[in-house]
Amino acid sequence: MIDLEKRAHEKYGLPLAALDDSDAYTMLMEIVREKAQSLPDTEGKRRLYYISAEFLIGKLLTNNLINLGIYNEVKEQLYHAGHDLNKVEECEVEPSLGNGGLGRLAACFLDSIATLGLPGDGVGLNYHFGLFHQKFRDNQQTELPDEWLHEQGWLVDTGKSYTVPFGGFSVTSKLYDIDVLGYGRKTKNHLHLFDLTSVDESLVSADSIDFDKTALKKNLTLFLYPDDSDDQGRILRVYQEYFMVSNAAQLIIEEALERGSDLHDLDEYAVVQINDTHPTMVIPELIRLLVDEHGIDFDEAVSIVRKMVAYTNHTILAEALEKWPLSFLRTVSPRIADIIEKLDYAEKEKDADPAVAIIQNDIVHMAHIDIHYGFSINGVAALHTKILEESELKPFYKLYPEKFSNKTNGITFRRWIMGCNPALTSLLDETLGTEWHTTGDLSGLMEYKDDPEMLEKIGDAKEIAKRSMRAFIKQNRGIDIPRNAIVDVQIKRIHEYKRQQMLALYLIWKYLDIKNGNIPARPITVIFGGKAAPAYVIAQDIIHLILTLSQWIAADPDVSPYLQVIMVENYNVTAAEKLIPAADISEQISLASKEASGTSNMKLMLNGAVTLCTMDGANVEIADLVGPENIYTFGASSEEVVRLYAENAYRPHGLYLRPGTKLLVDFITNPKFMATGNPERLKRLHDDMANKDWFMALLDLEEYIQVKERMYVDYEDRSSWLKKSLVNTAMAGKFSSDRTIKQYNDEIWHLD
Ligand code: 26Q
Repeated sequence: MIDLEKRAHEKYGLPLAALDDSDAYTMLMEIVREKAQSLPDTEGKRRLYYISAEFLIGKLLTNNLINLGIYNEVKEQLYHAGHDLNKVEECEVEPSLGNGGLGRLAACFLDSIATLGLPGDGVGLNYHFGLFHQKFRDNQQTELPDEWLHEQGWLVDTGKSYTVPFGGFSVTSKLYDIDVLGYGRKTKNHLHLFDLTSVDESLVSADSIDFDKTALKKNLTLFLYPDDSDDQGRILRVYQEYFMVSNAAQLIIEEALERGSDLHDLDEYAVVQINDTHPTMVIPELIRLLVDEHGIDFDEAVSIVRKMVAYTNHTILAEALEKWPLSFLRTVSPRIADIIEKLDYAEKEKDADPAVAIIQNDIVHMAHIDIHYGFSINGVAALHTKILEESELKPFYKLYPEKFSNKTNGITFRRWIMGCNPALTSLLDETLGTEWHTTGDLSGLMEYKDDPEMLEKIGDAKEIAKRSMRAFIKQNRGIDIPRNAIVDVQIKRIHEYKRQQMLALYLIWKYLDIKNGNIPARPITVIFGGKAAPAYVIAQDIIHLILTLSQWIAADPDVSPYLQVIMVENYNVTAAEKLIPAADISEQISLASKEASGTSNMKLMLNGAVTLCTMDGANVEIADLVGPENIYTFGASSEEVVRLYAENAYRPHGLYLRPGTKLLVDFITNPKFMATGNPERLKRLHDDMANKDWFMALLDLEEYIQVKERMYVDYEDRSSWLKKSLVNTAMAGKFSSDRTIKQYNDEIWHLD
């Protein structure tokens, strides 16, 4: 069907074999774009709009080829002409439109929505320089603009444009789309990305993410999460959010009118999923448009919107729950501030409990708008939803028990195994057929859990993945990984609650243990990947500790043959696709109750890594599925942690003073070690761990070390380890985002 040879002649006047990778990439991208353009839109009366500040979509060539069903064909034709599709795809620059789990979840959801044939689009912003590009200098993170936008990208100029009215001025938007293809589907959806006609990239220089935060007409779509350590930065975020949702609301209304709505029935034509609170202002904005632009009575507008919006909560961390001074909102849009005050007033009339008020002391609690004025609120894993209902949002749960539900997160199997792990995918296809591509059901593999031949094949697939991971690490960090190393990974945003610092303390323990002559059975390679928010000092300190440790251990010939610490630079979706298939151990070590769900836990499990975890987020569900012999758990329970916080009863200093622990923590400030790093950072981190340790790393440390050691020993029993690996893959079906999206649709969206 596809004739790449012919196409190469038409486009370049050359045989396919004569193209370089970059030309081959451009040609393939054009083919995919044309095919996508020719597909009709998924239709249906009611359409979903998934509004999100982030869409961490990753490279799209392989994913789109898979979803179009032409991956193998293209790969073979390239191969016969001497090209390697993987090399060709390396020419693609990964879009920088997200930061972490919430953004990647949105991307997985778009894939599943399209695959299920549901009419639903993403709506977000087209950040020109993304989050930031992470570079390491002097063992510290530096942040550079991530220049991902190129002539030959996936963006399609729609020609659509809206006016967004801010207090005192207005701006004009410009809508780009990225086509979203479903696996084996003949229709397409969209990722709508709004940009600003007046955006000015010259506000940003190549070597820094600083820019003039006051030049609003020029800067709104420059960066995702611009620095918010001052009021200027914070108010800029509110401008961005309003820009995003005003465009979204105008698009929603325009499309509903086109499909025949008279707007009194808008809720029959559109449903909005609010991904965390960043898009919350879509509620007052829809009300504003219905009332001011379309002549609908205020109360009626409120009741229409109430039936249209659903909210997903992704965190219980107080600092991540958005609260904005009403004065900020008034500066950004006086009308929106007025509407929020009206909504707040109406709620206060109904319920006098100050805990559920939208405005408290002139501060607007964004999540409270969503809960009062949306019809649905969901958590992202069973434990998380339970904590929302029973503690964090308890007064709301009492008011509206019927609005609450759980939707355990999921991941798209098209990217997180079929795309990234060809060896394991082929093995599963040979063994089970290909139904699992869409059903997610891998449980048939359980039949083979005692079959030595199958276990060896699972081991072989891991070896293949490790080879490609080693090449990636060599390219990314210039480091060679021993062929027989056990690969232990922690890949996620750097945050104290995720406790990368606890793994760092383990590494110090292991370093000292090897120094004492206890040589491990095989080399251990621990790989970290993740970015820290630029203004998050302790997270930056943790990166510094990891990089300094990495260098320290590598420089010690007594230890370096047995222990290796690597931190990937600029961890992103592309890096994840290399690391995840190769991992033996999945580190999911957040303080229980703090990780809403996690999704790298699911990706790693699917690819046969064995989980080392606390009973937090979706780890609880993984443990349930695989059983105790196929997972390693440790640490305080979420109930215990919640109690310690409630009673203010955690005392880290006493734990620090235990000789075994003190030795490890004090290693960080040992003068020789400090001399190789930045003493200010190391001292600050040391003191924080010894005195504050807000996320209780010292509480779980001893048990963590024990369990981790047991895990390394168990790895040496090859067949029993491979069996664990097999069981993890076999039981991962629950975590297909197709399952998650079916639940959203059946229980919240009700699309046709
Ligand atoms: C907060 C205040 C002001 C501005 C921005 C923010 C902000 C920015 C980003 C708050 C939260 C985020 C990102 C949150 C996130 O990625 N959460 C993760 O969501 C995943 C998908 O549900 C879960 O699996 C993870 O457990 C959760 O941490």
